[in-house]
Amino acid sequence: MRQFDNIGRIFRSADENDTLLSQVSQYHDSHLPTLWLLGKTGAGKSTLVQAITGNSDAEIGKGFRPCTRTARRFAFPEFKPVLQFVDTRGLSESGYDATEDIKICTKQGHALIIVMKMGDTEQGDVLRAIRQIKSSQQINNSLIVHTAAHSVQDLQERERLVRYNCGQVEETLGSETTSVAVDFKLPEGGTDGVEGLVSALSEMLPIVAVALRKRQCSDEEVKKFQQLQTKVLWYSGVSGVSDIVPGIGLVAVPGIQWKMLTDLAEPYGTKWNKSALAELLGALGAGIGFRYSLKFGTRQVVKFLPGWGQTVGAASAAVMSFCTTYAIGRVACKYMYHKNRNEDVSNEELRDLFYSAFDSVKAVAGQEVAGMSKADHLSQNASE
Ligand SMILES: Nc1nc2c(ncn2[C@@H]2O[C@H](COP(=O)(O)OP(=O)(O)O)[C@@H](O)[C@H]2O)c(=O)[nH]1
Ligand SMILES: [Mg+2]
Repeated sequence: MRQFDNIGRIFRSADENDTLLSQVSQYHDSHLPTLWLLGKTGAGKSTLVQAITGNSDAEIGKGFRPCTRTARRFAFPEFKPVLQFVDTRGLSESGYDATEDIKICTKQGHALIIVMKMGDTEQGDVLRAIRQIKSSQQINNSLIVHTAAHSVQDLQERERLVRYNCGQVEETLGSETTSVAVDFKLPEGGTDGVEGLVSALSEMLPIVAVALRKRQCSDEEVKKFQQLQTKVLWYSGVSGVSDIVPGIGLVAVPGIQWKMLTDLAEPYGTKWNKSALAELLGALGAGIGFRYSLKFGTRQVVKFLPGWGQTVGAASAAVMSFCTTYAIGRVACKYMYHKNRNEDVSNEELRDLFYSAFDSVKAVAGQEVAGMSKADHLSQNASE
C-alpha cells in the first residue's frame, strides 16, 4: 500500500487550506447556473419553482433572498447550492431598469424563463423588459411557459392564446422561442406538463437534468445516492472552480474530494480513513487508483479513462476535475452503502459506475466551466 502513503499527507495539507477553500466555494456559489424568471406578479413564478424543486410553498417564500434592488434569488438547494432561480419583482414598477438583473443572471450558464398565465394578453411590462434584455445581447436561451393551461377548456382557444403570446414575445426578441404549456394546480389535484417543462429546461441548462429531474427507481442504493446527489454536484462544481481560479487547482482538488467523502460518510453512518480510501482507489484499479495516488492531478487520472486519453490535452482541467470529483463521489456512495451491509461489490461494478458517472456529468461540467471562465474573463476585463 506504499503507493497510497501520500494520500493522508496531501489531504491533511489541503485540509489546512480552509480559507482558500471557502474562497473557492464562495466564488462557486455566486456564479451558479441561473433560471431567470420573468413574468407579471401572479403569473406563476413561485409556483414553478415549487413544482420543479419539490420544495413547499413556505420554503419557497422564505428561500427567496434579495440579490439586486429589483430581483430576488432562490438557491437550490439552500445549502451547497448547484443552481439558482432569479425572480424579477420590479418588473411592474415604472422605469424598471434591467441592467443590474442582467448582470446577476448572466454570470453563469443561464436561461430566461418567460412566465405568462394562459389567456393573459396584457404583457406590456414583460415585453418592455424583454426588449431591454435583448439589447444587452447577453441572453441566448429562452423559454415561454404558459401556466394555468387548464383554465381554458377549449383546446383550439388554448392554442390561439398560446400563439398570440408567443407572437408578442418573438416579435420583441426577433427570434423563434420554444414554449410549453403547464398547469401546476389542476382542479382535480396534480399537475400537467411539468415533465415537458423540465425537459425543455434541461435542453438549455444540463444541470437541470441531473439535479431536478426525478427518476422513479426501485434500487435502494440509487435512491439513497439521489438524496445526496446535489451535494456531490456541489463539490464537483467547487473542484471545477478551483481549477479556474489561478494557483489553487493542484492542492485544492484532492482536498475538496476528501471533504466530500467525509461529508458523504455521515449519512451512511461510517467514516473514511486512509486504508478505506486506499481500498476504494485500489478497487477502481491501477488506471484510476494508482495514478491518483501518484500525482493527485485529475489530469493524470483522466489520461487513463477510456476515450478521454486523446482529448485530455485539449479539454479543460476544470471539466476533468468536475467529472472526476462527481465520479469519485458516486462510487464512494455505492462502496459505503454495501460496505455498511457487509455486501460484496465487485471491482468491475465500481469501475463501470465510475465511468458512467463521469460521462453523465460531462455536459453539465462543460457548461459550468464555460460559464465560469466567461464570468472570470469578464470580471478580469472589468477590473483592468
Ligand atoms: N390553476 C393554476 N393556478 C396557478 C398555476 N400557477 C400559479 N397558480 C396560482 O396563481 C397564483 C399566483 O402564483 P405565484 O406562483 O405566486 O405567482 P408569482 O407572483 O408569479 O410568483 C397562486 O395562487 C397560484 O396557486 C397553474 O398552473 N394553475
Ligand atoms: Mg412569486
